[in-house]
Amino acid sequence: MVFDFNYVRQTDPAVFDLAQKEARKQVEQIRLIPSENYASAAVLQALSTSFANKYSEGYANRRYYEGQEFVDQLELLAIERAKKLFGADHANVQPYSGSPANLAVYFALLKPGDRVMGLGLSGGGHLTHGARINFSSVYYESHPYSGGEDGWLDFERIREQALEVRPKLLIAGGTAYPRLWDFEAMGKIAHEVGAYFLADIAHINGLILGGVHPDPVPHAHAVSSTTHKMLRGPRGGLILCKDVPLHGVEGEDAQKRINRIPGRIDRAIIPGIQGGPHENQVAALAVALEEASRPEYTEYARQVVANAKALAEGLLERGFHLVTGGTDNHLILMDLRNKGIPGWRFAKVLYEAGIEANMNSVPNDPNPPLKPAGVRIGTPAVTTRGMKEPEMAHIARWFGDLADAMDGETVTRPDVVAKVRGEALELTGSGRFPVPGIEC
Ligand code: DSN
Repeated sequence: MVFDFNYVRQTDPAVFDLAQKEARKQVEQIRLIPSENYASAAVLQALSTSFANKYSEGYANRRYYEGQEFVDQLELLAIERAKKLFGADHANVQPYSGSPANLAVYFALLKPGDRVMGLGLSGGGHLTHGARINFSSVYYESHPYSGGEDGWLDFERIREQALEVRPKLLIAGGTAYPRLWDFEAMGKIAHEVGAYFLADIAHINGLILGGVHPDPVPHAHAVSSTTHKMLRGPRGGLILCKDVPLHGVEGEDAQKRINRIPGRIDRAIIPGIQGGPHENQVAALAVALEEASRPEYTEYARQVVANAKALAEGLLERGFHLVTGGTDNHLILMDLRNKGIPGWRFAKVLYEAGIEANMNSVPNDPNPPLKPAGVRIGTPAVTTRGMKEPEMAHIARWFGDLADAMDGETVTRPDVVAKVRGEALELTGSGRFPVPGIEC
């Protein structure tokens, strides 16, 4: 490991042992879960700075506790970096993660019971975009939209639904949509129906920074994100927004901070829904933003997409059915029904073979969420390790061999699973693909 964690080892061997095992597993496995990545050693080190010891409710120069001179400078640094990198009017770097970031946007812009329209869970949306069992549907009136039979979103159909529903909040973004979002079209729809427009870019923030995905910042009132996926920061959240007044506020009132979106967002985070920010997390985010501003990050984002396309091509050659027929971003959604293999079972067999993916519902999935037909994979983590198209071809071949070694839920050729595991371990153990933050 990059850090020797000698203090943890001496104080708590049990925790040290588990941390070591987790690190070894992260090096040995081929990590294809599209929402996971590896933070750099600098990001991980920033997480263990003394900022972890400090309470700092409030914002710079407006804190409830004394002793904030360094916290204020740190948070302002992270805010400035976020604003500059994404080209936003305002940034809030305090959300504990993506779900609290979305909750804060709802809290800032809506009243309980207001109508919201986001991508449905089975079509690849997130729980906080209006899923039945989430606060976004329990406390708001959710009218989800979906893609077509083939999984593609039809922005004209979304417009027609929005004209009928007249939501107060229109949400773009998701967790399992393998194509590009037309944020300009979504912004126009929101404008036409008088809704606020929220773009959740948790999955694609890095692609936007790398210029390989359209940018929502010019079109959205608010943009929310996690910071630990493609951005390779700490686990955390981020909200960017336009400095404009709330709908319906005019004249002098429109100049008051509390009647403008930044003021509402900040107040929603604290005192609205959170307490003291995790300033060690903010420190690590500042480091990640600095890393993402470098030219090599743009190259990384481009390679993430090139790898996903190469992997999709290899899978199609092996007869896999991919939702929408392929990918334009970092992820691939596989519908295993044509192979007669349940998605949830394939994810387990992949894991036995040294490949981490996750089971996932596919559009119009007839199965319950815990036994879905699909598997979701993506390339952010393997690209961070330096893997390229030739490695994607190996991975696609392993997927094909593993599917051929199964009959329904049953593995008929355990020797094939063992062989793939051996080859995967050889690749990850070759020393050619080190994991930042764990190996140098
Ligand atoms: N858990 C995230 C994902 O895997 O996409 C969404 O929050």
